[in-house]
Amino acid sequence: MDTATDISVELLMNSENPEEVLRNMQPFINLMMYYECALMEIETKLKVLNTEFALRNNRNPFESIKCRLKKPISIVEKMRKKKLDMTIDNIENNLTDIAGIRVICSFPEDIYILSELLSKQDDINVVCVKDYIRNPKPNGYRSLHLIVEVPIFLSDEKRYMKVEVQFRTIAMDFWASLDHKLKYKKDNLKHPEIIAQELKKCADTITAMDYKMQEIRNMLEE
Ligand code: 0O2
Repeated sequence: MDTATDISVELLMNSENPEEVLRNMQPFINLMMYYECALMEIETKLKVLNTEFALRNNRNPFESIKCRLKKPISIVEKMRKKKLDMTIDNIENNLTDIAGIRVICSFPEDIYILSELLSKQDDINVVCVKDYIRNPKPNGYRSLHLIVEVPIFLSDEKRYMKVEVQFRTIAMDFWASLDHKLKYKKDNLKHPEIIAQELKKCADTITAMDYKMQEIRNMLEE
């Protein structure tokens, strides 16, 4: 994971006035540390649910979990896109995806079980839910996105931090990673629209497969 500390080291090494750089960077470094702690909290909550679920039901609801902190350059780009001043308050109040967790499940059903269990924990505030599984994007993108607030307990304060949790199946994740490449390579492609059409077809096939596999799993468990 990229931490704010990594950036400051690079900046310090290239600066003629490292003390000043450090002073200016400190609030941002603190903010990133808070997000890092929030990621740890949510990751632990999900791992606890996974462990308990595995013991009770003899299977894991998720296959893997990936945490990431948004890179400082991406934060700057997003703030510019939103035409906002680069203040700590503005970053915290306007960006909801600085701390991101991707939870990869085998079956769509497990996505809803896990997200429900996480959402109903009494220290979690669900800020927003975007269900691109029940309502896929026109390009075929499917995932369940939750923005949640989780408290982090520091030495002298308790702070609620926002974390974006994306739930997907393995197949949805496979699809999204190829689609992500399309987003970045679009301008250099001869026929991006043909690739987009093909990807949409794949999304439909993958959806059918996800539900068929789930049906088989349920039959096996009967
Ligand atoms: P990255 O590089 O993955 O972080 P917001 O973030 O709220 O300002 P938006 O678009 O309303 O913007 O949020 P939304 O729809 O919840 O999407 C947020 C993230 O979901 C994206 O982050 C992607 O990670 C993922 N996502 C959304 N739509 C698509 C899609 O069509 N294809 C793929 N592959 N991923 C998607 P970022 O910041 O755009 O990108």
